Amino acid sequence: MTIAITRAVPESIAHCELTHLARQPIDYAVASRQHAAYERALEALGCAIVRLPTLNDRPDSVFVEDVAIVVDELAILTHPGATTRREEVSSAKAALARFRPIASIEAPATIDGGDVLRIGRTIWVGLSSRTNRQAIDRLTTLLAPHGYEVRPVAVHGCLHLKSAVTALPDGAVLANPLAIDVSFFAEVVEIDSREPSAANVLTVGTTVLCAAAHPRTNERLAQRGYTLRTVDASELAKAEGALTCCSILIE
Ligand code: CIR
Repeated sequence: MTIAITRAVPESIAHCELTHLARQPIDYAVASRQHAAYERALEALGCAIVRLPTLNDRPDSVFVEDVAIVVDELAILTHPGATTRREEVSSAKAALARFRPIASIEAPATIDGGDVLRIGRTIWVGLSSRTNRQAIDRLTTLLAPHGYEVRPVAVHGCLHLKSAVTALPDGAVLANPLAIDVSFFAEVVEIDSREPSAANVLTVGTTVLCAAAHPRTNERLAQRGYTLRTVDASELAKAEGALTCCSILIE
């Protein structure tokens, strides 16, 4: 069974970090309802939810993806690029230690899990405002002995690598060609250019969990034969969060 690690929306969500979006009011109740529906969708797709402790005074703590990188062999605790997010990491350690040996990335390296995309034995790492070269070097040291190749990718105009590209069930990727060099990837489905945030989808088994806000891109995926499930993630999108950000999947 796949484990999905999640954390509740904190009451302070309206004070989240923002990099590319202008601040808009975020309704805590709506965000919590949508997050609960996201968890239910993961359960319907066969995941068992493991909730981390709620951190009401950490505005971005619902975005658990950023605090750890999990591969088959180990879980790597991150050192997030935003100083306000560093206290989120320690409270994920106990839950992750149930499933994997723990390693960590420390200063001066900074990295958010949202910048890490695994496809087979390749670990693509976004060089973004949150993730630096020292983190890529440390990840290489940790993962090369397990047979992974760590490859940097420059990211433009969005928060994380996975704002620009995510994995589809068959090894292809869904990508925004304006934000990354898509020639790195063997098979690419491009998003509809009118939906610049559409590249973040969450593959669970053979299903692609998509945000309802991107109907044109979702239709493109459906026409290519992918099985889709759609959730409304509009409230956390105002915090620059998307679908991969709210869980860590452990096979
Ligand atoms: C942040 O700026 O850190 C949060 N407001 C959004 C984090 C989204 N996380 C993700 O894409 N992995």
